[in-house]
Amino acid sequence: MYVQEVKTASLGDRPVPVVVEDPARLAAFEARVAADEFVEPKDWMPEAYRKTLIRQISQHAHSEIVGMLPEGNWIGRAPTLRRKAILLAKVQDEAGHGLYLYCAAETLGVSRDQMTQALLAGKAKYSTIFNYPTLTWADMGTIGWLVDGAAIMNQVPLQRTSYGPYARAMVRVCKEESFHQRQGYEAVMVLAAGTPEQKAMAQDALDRWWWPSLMMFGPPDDQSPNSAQSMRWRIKRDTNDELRQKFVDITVPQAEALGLKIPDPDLRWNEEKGGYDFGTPDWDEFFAVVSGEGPMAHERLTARREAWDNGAWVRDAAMAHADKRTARVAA
Ligand code: FAQ
Repeated sequence: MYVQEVKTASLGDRPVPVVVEDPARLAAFEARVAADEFVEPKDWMPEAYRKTLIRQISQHAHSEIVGMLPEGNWIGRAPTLRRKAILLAKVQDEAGHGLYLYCAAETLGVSRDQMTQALLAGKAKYSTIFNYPTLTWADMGTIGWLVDGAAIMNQVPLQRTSYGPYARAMVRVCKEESFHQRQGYEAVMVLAAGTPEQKAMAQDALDRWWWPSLMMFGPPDDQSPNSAQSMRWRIKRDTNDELRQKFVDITVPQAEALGLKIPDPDLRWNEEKGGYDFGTPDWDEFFAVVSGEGPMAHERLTARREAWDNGAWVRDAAMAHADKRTARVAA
């Protein structure tokens, strides 16, 4: 452990260990990051950098896995075989994204079991967006269009995040998310050009998913405790508000092309800034959902706990098989 000194600070009545890093090592690390070099698993890194990455990457991985549930709910009810095959492939992709991300986090010295236990115990977060219900088929297209669209907006810059394994995982994830976004937009396009009932269904889905999609980018910058340090260490390359603005600017013309209306009376083009002004998301709702009060939060965690319990025999069998192989090699 490259910790020079451990002090104890007091936060309320809870003692919190404070790691004081070797100033020379810290300065060398910061210079590397400032020069846009990737940090690799065996390189020295400050403890707070490692912890922040474990927090963000594991939250990201949990989001991909929990994010399979709202769409998985519709695989059996997709309207055509083509739509079913696309949705099935998309949900499988999300599982793959979760696996790359868990592997990237494991290079920081945390095990997959530890991350899973943190999720199941309600200690680790996952994206607020997956705590909302998927009520109609139009929600499938809208999730692809808006949720994958927001995910790409956030993840393209993460291809240049300072931690090498996370950056490399993002390259493939972004390619797949781009397909997800397009299939979603195409599905909404068909509904928006369909019968009045289909168009109304697409509008209703946009009305319900718009604000939660804007919340995916995190709290406003002035209420984001992690942004300043993460920007400095180039874990994040853009702030929450910068990405939210870019997402609005790209998505509004897409809604116009569909003939759908963004549910925001304050939305208007601002010539001077070259972007849209838009209304304020309900941040009270966001913080309530972050703290576990989302409409589907209980169902989501119950599903993950059941999956863990039902998978126990698979884990046991894999371990027994590995033990047998080891014993055979040793003999
Ligand atoms: N939901 O100080 P900040 C996808 C938490 S992938 C829940 O601003 P930070 C693919 C935050 O953790 C979607 N919690 O935090 C897909 C922090 O918690 P703390 C996931 C949130 O980390 C599509 C606290 O609030 N993507 O959708 C959220 O600097 C379709 C304070 O916030 C990623 O994870 C939230 N929305 O910035 C799958 C991308 N926002 O400190 C299936 C990587 C904030 O108490 C179907 N992550 N919090 O532990 C990031 O870029 C960042 O972590 C942010 C938050 C931008 C999400």
